[in-house]
Amino acid sequence: MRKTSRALVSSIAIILSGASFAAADLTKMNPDSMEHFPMADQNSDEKLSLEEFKIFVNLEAEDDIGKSRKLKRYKKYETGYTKMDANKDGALTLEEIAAFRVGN
Ligand SMILES: [Ca+2]
Ligand SMILES: [Ca+2]
Repeated sequence: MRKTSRALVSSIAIILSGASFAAADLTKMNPDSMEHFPMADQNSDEKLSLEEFKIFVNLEAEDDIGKSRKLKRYKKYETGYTKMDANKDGALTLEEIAAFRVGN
């Protein structure tokens, strides 16, 4: 019984994450952003924590990508992070950033 419900929960999670990532088109991402992401991802878990996101935004700001300069200037890291974290799991994936930028 326990096993079944756990399997059910994980398949729901897969369905949900698949749905929210379906709109993300990584080909539309700035190639520099694609490089900045792994540079900022200090623990290489392919997700950005808020601290890692700050590094990411600072790298982006150097190349004036997206709204990174504004985020940096006004120190709106946390606001941007919360907005981009579509599934609210407290971790930012490249897909979530892509979906946010494409306008999703
Ligand atoms: Ca990370
Ligand atoms: Ca997330």
